[in-house]
Parts: sequence; structure tokens; C-alpha cells
Amino acid sequence: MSINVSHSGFQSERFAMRHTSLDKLIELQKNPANIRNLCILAHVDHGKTTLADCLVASNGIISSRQVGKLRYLDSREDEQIRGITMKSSAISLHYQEGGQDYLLNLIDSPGHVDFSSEVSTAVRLCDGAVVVVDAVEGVCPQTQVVLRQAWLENIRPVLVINKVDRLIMELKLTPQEAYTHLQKIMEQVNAVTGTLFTSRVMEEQAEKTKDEKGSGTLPEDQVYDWSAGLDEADDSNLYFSPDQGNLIFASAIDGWGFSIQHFAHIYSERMGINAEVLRKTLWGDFYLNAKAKKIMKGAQFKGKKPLFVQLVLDNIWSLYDAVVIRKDKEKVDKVLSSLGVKVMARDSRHSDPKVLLSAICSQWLPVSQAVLSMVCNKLPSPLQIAAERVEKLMSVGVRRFDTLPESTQALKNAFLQCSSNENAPVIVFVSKMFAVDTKSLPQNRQRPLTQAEIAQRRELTRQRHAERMATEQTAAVGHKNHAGNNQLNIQMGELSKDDMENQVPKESKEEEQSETFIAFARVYSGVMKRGQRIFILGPKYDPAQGLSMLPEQCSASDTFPEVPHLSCCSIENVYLIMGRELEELEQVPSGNVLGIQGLEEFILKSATISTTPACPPFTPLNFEASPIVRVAVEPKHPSEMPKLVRGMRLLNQADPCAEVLIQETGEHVLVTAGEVHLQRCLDDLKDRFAKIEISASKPIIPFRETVVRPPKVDMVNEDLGKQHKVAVIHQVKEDYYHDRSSETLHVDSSGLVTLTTPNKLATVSVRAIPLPQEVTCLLEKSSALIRTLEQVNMSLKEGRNIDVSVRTLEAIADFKAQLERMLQGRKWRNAVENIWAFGPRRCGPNILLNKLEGYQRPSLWQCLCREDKNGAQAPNTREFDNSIVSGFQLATLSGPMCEEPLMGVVFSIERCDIQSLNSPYQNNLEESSTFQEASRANKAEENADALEVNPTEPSQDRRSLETTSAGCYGPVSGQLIAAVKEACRHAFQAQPQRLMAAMYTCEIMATAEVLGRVYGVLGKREGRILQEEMKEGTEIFIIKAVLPVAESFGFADEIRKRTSGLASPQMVFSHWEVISSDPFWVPTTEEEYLHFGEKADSTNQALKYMNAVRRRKGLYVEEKIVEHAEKQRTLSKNK
Ligand SMILES: Nc1nc2c(ncn2[C@@H]2O[C@H](COP(=O)(O)OP(=O)(O)OP(=O)(O)O)[C@@H](O)[C@H]2O)c(=O)[nH]1
Ligand SMILES: [Mg+2]
Repeated sequence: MSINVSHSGFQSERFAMRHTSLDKLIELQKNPANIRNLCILAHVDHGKTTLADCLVASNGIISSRQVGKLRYLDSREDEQIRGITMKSSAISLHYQEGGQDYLLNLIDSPGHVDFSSEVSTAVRLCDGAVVVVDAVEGVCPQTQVVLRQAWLENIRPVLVINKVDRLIMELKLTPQEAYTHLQKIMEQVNAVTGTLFTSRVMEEQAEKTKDEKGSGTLPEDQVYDWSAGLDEADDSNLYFSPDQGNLIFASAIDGWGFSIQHFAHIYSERMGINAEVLRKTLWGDFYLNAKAKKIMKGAQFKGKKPLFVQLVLDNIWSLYDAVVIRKDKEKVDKVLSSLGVKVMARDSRHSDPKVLLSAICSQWLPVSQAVLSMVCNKLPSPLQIAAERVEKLMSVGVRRFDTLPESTQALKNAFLQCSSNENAPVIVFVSKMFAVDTKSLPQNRQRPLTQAEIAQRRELTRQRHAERMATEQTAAVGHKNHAGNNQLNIQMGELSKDDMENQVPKESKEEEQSETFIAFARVYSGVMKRGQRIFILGPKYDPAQGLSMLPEQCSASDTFPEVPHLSCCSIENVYLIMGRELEELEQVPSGNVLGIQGLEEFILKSATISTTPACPPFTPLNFEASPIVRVAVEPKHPSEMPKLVRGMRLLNQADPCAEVLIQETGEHVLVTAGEVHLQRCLDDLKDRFAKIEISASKPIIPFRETVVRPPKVDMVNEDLGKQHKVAVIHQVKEDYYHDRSSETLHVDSSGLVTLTTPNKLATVSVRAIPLPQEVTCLLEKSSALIRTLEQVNMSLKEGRNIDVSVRTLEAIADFKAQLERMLQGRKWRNAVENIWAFGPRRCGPNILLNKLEGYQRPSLWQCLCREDKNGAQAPNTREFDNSIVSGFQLATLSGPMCEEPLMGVVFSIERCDIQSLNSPYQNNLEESSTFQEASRANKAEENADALEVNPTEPSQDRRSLETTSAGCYGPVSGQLIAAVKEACRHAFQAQPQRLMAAMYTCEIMATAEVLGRVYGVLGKREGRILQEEMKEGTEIFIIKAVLPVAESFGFADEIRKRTSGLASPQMVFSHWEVISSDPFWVPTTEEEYLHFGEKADSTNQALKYMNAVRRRKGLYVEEKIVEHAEKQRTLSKNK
């Protein structure tokens, strides 16, 4: 292990306890071959921070007695109180093995779902990950998520099966049983990796085949053999296994951990067996034949003890038995001597047997050594970064790596070389910004005085004292009383206080600047220096554009023209991150993780920085959780609003996932990933960023609005015969005639809504149709792809050509094919081809359908058919096209029920006439009198030509469009937007409307005793159990359930309370679900009257939700007041 390096000056003071000096770490930073950047990943509570404690203790930063108690990397107060990690934090450690010095930049990450964005930011900066799995709980939902995250970022994982002590102390398994159990856990983890691997290989094969097809090497009809790729691909390094050296068994809390190698080494010496043979046989179905002194296969079949049980587990079990269970002094001594371990008397006399246990284990099987050795041997160094990973990092969105400018592609080599040469380009990625107290920055820190300084000050004080004594004495001549002495004492007191104050550094005057933002980053190439000028590349920066606009060889210190998404600034400071502290550095060479000060004005959450404008921005981080819980925040005292606004801005910057927005209503809304995250954000806002009292609304629960097919049964489950159905529709229609129908609005019995603009110039007919659920799901899932498609179409429309990667095109084609498969039947004929737009925000789960006869607009899928890529169809696009899309976007953004976004609705535009005043082309489809009247009415006001777009005349003269647009374009397009929006809303209301609720899936682990109570709580909150199974080999049940988000607040707490902390749920947003009850329902049939009474005021959940939202938004709420309660009772009595 590392040795204490003596060092002079103040650094050695600060590092007194530590084994490694700052200078040593700085030296190690220069040798990338011996650097490992790694993060610890796991499900919540599987022991990441405790394991990190063990590793930190190995460097003497904390004492080994504090391991597991201190949780050093959980530096926040709320992390300590709640016992969960909320922010990922880094620390640099030193490890020595085989004569080599290694530098380990370790990042501890949170396991709670609410903070999974912190995991994404950590994973991006690393080359490897230590995945921790609880030996009892095994693979949990977040374990799968983190394995996938590691996989997506191409970083290599190693596995630690932690808490093995629980198998001994809690489950009381025998060593043999424990062996089987551990094997199962290993298999579970490997199964997850296997799935990830197979899907990747298949994807790559598909891409390859496509490329080959493209270049014509494969005949079209050749069927590709999927499994071929699997056979070829090398997966031997992929799986975790003790004999591969990438799996460790540990108990972080008791401080032990081991790899097979360790035991192979011990026993090869003791038993004279080749270490290599032992390494291969210690794990697996092998046993020791004592007579023949041979290792044989088939332990299970022959009923023998496997080697692993005999040589490894038995020893550990007997140690626990002697020390913790029986506390047998004699036996302990025997074990100690057989292990060759000596403990201090004070440890062996300690009343807590765990102290003795830790003392023994930390010598016998130190977990830090096992883990760090595995990390150094199995995880790649920054020099070994894979070319594939580099290309992935460099190609953003739809762009292909090989379409990037040449000088950009050339940067790939800089990544691979990871060089710290003077002329290597600097490339740094900032994955998050974190706030630190400005006072705690090293430059503002009150530093302890060195011995020499202390001596100097002492001398100075003595001198001054002596001087004062002298003056006092002369002054006091003749007044020989004691008062003088007293005076002197007081003065001396003051003096030393004075002196003390001199040591306190000048506090920064600006109270405002109490928080400083530090960028959490990694250098991929070059050297990041203090004071350096660099470019900051926003996520949308395009190197091709940048290079063309900037002069050649332009550097960040030159003056240069403005380029979109590019800015430049100077680095104020660079730091080594040491957990709770930062250490100032002059520079940080390539391959290291670092903290950077001076970027807060330029970077919101993440960014790429470089010295060359050829550098592309890195692909955005993969965030697994989407923020869903929102609250409105306001200051307790309205005058403090500016502070709140500022605080929210800071919070937004300091958290990778929290979103801050100001709604149209002026409310300040905070969107977070879950309840725990919300609480943390509010605490941060109160205590750090705004420093004022705030009040937060109840969580705002999101809903979606949708339409459904008319129900077949009524509310009492009676079949609605034709008769009744008519009645229902009739009622709807009546409503329309009474409330809404007017001169300009017409609703027909099939739900087709026709609306004319107030100036009577344009008429649209719209119908709302519910989408099949699977289609809605697909749209929801594909929103990123739809956005890409939209981008591509936009640029095609503008005449720009962008290179779309094969993979993206394929995904689009696949998406289209899926839609076509799902939308079949007469009703949906040609629907997919005729999709006009998606909405809201152009990528939402609603469709605008073009059913206009004869209106041929460029297909949404035009990027798929290459031949007419250059848009021969473009002229067909009508001027009104945009207005209709905009109207649709507005309509889908907030629905008529409670102004929540729509979901799963198709609006088919079946007619659209836009009237022209002087045009010779009078509308020949619908020459209704309304239009003519309108024309007459408007003639006086509008002299200019009105826009005429006639869907039946696709070949219409383009010139007339251009000339006409000048005078009326504005008003008509504006009115058309409003008209389309209104028409969509009415069309929506003409169908049976429903609310959709956001649903969480939650997985709860509970023991049999508390199972009933868990079900109780779930039932009360309208949860639905999906699955219940028992975790193999344990007494634990895993319950999978879905639960409406609206009912989820306080759920985790309630479960915990009701089960005395024995069950704890993990909730993740899963999907949207239609609430079956109709919020507008009133009884129509006789049975319904009987059952619910005339007013139907028994609980209607959907109505309650809807009214709650309307009330919150200040919309009109139609409250039903119980008027005739008596009458209802009579009715049911009559029955
Ligand atoms: N029995 C046992 N308990 C352990 C072990 N390691 C950690 N624990 C306990 O497990 C709990 C969680 O430990 P942490 O280290 O905070 O877990 P974590 O993975 O960092 O949790 P999050 O950061 O919140 O995801 C604590 O109560 C630890 O004392 C172990 O090896 N054995
Ligand atoms: Mg933790």
C-alpha cells in the first residue's frame, strides 16, 4: 500500500493524516496508463458509500474505525440523516501494486431512482464501473438500470457481491447453501448483461447487413442468419465470474472482501498446488480428493463439498461463529493463529464483537485491497478508450461520424492518444455543475499556520506585550494599585483576539456570491490549465458551421465573429476533487477527472469545452428518469420574489435533472423526478440558493386528456342497446346546439365539427378519433425519433440537405412500418401516409391527419424515399399548411377538460376552404350562402386579394398565391390558427372524453409478516398488483404493482411506517392510463338512475381529478350541489 511521503510546508499539514501527499497525486495524474476513472453503481442501499468508505480509509483519509459510520462521500446533511446518497461525488485515491503506483478517480453515485440522473453524469466521465449487488436482495430494478447505463456508455463493469455477512447472520445459511445462493446471484447479473449484449450484437449485425445491401454485395433475397453474429462476437470478457477476476465477494461493513486469486495464492503456498490450477477450480463444481491429493470435477454429483465451500466459505463462517455468534475466546485465538493475524488487545477486549471482527478481517482479507487490485487489473485506463466509444461521443443526433468535417474526424486520434502534449488539443466534457460554499474554496479557506509561522507570531506577540508592559509601567509610576494589572490582562486578551482575527482571511464582500459553481468534468485530451482561454460548445454547436465562419487556426484568445452556440471564456481555477474538499491545482493533464471554476456564466448543466472549434459537442447524457413531480413555489413574503427567482435559477443549474419553469399564469414551477428529489430541491432552495422561507404547493399531478370509443355498456354494466346509445349521443348533440352551436359552428351527428372563422373567410371541418392504445404507446416511446424526423423534414423544406445516419433512417422506416401494422382496417386506410403532423410540440402522441381531398402535401416520410429527396413536391405545400399545423399544436397542448395536454387523439381535417374575395376561383365544393355573405360583408373592409387555397385545384397558379398573400395573409393565417384550434376542441368534445392518469410502477420487497399491510396500503391508493413472487432462497416477497401518481404522495412513507421499515418501495414513472370513469357522466338509463341517483353525486374519481386541476388553474368549476338528497333516498327505497 502507499507509504507516507514526508513533505514540507502547508500541504503536509493538510495531508498529515493521509498516506499520500498532494504532490504525489499530481505526479500520478501525469501517467494516464496508471489512471483508473471509475464509479460505484448499484441499487439503493446495496452499500456503495460504505464500500467507498473502505477505499477512502485505505488512503488514511478517514480512520478504519469510521468505515461505514462516517459515509465520508455523503457530505450533505440530508444524505447523512436519510442515509441515502443524493449527489454523486468524487475522490482521488492512491494505490500501489506490483511496484506500480495507480491513481484512482473514484465517483460514488446514488442508487435511489429519483437521482438516477446523477448516475448518468458520473458514468459519462468514467472508463469503468464497480457494480455492487446486495447478496440477499440480488438484482433489483436499479441494478438493471445501472448495468444498462454502463453498457450504453461503453464502460467496463466489474462486480462486487456485497453484504455476504447477511447470509451468515440474517439468513443463517450454511456455507454450502450460501455457495448456491451466490452462484444464483451471479447468474442473475450475467443474465442482464447477456440480454444487453445480444441486443447490441443484433443491432450491429442489422446495420452491417444494411450497409452491405446498400453497396450491393448481398443479394436482396438472402435471409440473414441472426445467430451468426452471436457466434462470432467474443463475449468471454463480458460475464462476471470469480475465475475471470472480475467478481469479488465482500462485506463492506465488516471490512472484508476477496477475489479467488487471493485464496488461490494462499492455498497454492500452503498445499503446494499450482496457483493457476486453483484459480480455475476454486469456483465451480470441483472438490478436493484428500487421499489422492487431487482436485476432481463433479462435486455436486458425488455429494462432495465444492472447493469454494471447503477452502473459502467454511473459514469465513467459522470466523463469524467464533467471534460474533459464540464469542468464544479460545476459539478466536485458534482462528487467529491459523490465519496468522495479530490484533491489538484493545480490539479483542472491546464489548462489541464487530470491532474485533473488523480488526481481524481488515488484516486477513482487506476489502480495499481486493477491490482496488481488481479495478487496476480489470478496468481500462484512459489510454484504452475504445474507438467505438469515441465515435459515439462525437456524433450527435442524426449526424453520422463520417459526415463530420475532416478536422473534426481527426480529433478522434486525440481522444485515443489521450496526450498531454503542449500542442495536443484540449477536449473536456463537463457533465454537471455543482454548487459549493464559496467560503470553503481552498483560496478562501482559513489555512492552519505552519510551525515557523506560529513561532513567528508568538515572538511578535511577546515583543508587543513587552513594549506595552514598559509603557504601562512608566505610566503607572506612583499609582501602585492592582487596577493596572487588571487593565493589562484585559489588553492582553484583546491583543490575542486581534491576532486571531488577523488569521481569518478577508471574507468575500459579496454576500451574493455565497455559492460558487464548479464544473464536474474530465479531460479527454490535452492539458487544462488555470487561466487558459477555451471555447465552450453548446449541445447544438455544429463544427462544420463553426469552422466555416471562423478564420483558420483560430484560437479562443483571438477575437472572432459570433458563431451560434459557441462562446469562449477563461478558466479561473482547476481543482482536484477530494470528496468534501477541493485542492487547488495549476493544471490537470489528460485522462483525469477534475473540478473547474469560472464557467457558471457559460454553462447551464453540461457542455463540451475545447481549444479547437473543430471539436463537436458530445452526445447528450442518457437520462433514465424523466422529471414528473411538479410543485408551484412562492416566497412566504411576496417582496422576496427576486430572491426566489435567483434561487430557482441556481437550483436549476446545480441539479442535472430538476427543471424550473415559469408558467403562463406566472407561477414558478419546479419539476423533479420524485418525492425524495423534490424534498431535496426544496431544502436546497430554502437553505442555500434562495435563503428565504418558501411555500410549495401540493404536488401538481399531471394528467392527459383523451377521447375513447363510445362505451358499449352503461355504468351499471348493462348493455347499452341501440336505443340508449342514441339517447347518449342525442344528449351530447343537444348540449352542442344549446351551448355552443352558433352561426359559425356546426356539429353533425357523426361528430364532424365544421367551423367558420369570424370573418367568414375560412371554414374547416375536423373530426376527433381515438387512437388504438398500442399506437399511443408507440408514439409516446418514439418521441425522440419523431423529433428527429421533424428536424429532417424541416431542413428538407428549407432546402438544406443533412446526412442522416443509416441507423436513424432505419429506425424511421421501422417506426412507419409499425404504425402501418397497427393502423389497419377501412377506417385507417392510407392513414400513415397521410399523417400531417404530430403534436403537441411537434413530437407528441397525437396525430393530425390530412383527409383533404386532392391536397397533396410533401409526405412526412419523404426522407425515406431517396429518389425525390430534393422535393419536386414542394410547390404543393399550401400557405395555410402551417396555420393548420399550428392550430393543431395549440389544441393538443391543452385540452378542453382541464387544459392538460392531449394524448392518443387523431384529428382528421376533412375540409378546409379558404375564401378569396376577388378571386375567380370561388369555392366550388361548398358554395354555401354563408361564404357569399361573408364575402359581401368583408368587401368594404378588405380591398386586397384574399388568400385562396382550393384543395380541389392542386395545379393552381402559384403566382396568385404569392400576390394575394400580402394584404390578408396575416389576418387569415391568424384566424385560421384560432379556427383550427377551436374546431379541434369542439371535435374533441363531440366524443366521449376521458382523463388519463400518470402511473408509477413500483417494486416493493417485503417479508411475509408485513405482506398483508403492504396490500392494504396499495389497495387504499388504487394500486394494482401485477405480480408477486418470492425471492429464491430468501423469505422476501417481491411485489410489482402500478399506482396512480396522483395517489402516490406519502406512499413510500406510509408503507415504511405501516411495516416498521421492513418494506420500501421504489417508484418509477411507467405509463399513462385512461381512467375508465367519464367525468361528464350523468345517469341516462333507468338502472343508472336507480343506482346512482339523479344527480350522480357518488364519487366520480375522474370528475374529482378534473375539478381539482381546474380549480388549481383558476378555471370555472361546475360544482354540483346536492339539492335533493332526500329524493334519492326515496328512489332507492322504492326499488
Ligand atoms: N450487513 C451489511 N450491511 C451493509 C453492508 N454494507 C453496507 N451496509 C448497510 O447498508 C446500508 C446502506 O449502505 P450505503 O453504503 O449507504 O448504501 P448505498 O448503496 O450507498 O445507498 P445509496 O447511496 O442511498 O444508494 C447501511 O445501513 C449500511 O450500514 C454490508 O456489507 N453488510
Ligand atoms: Mg450511497
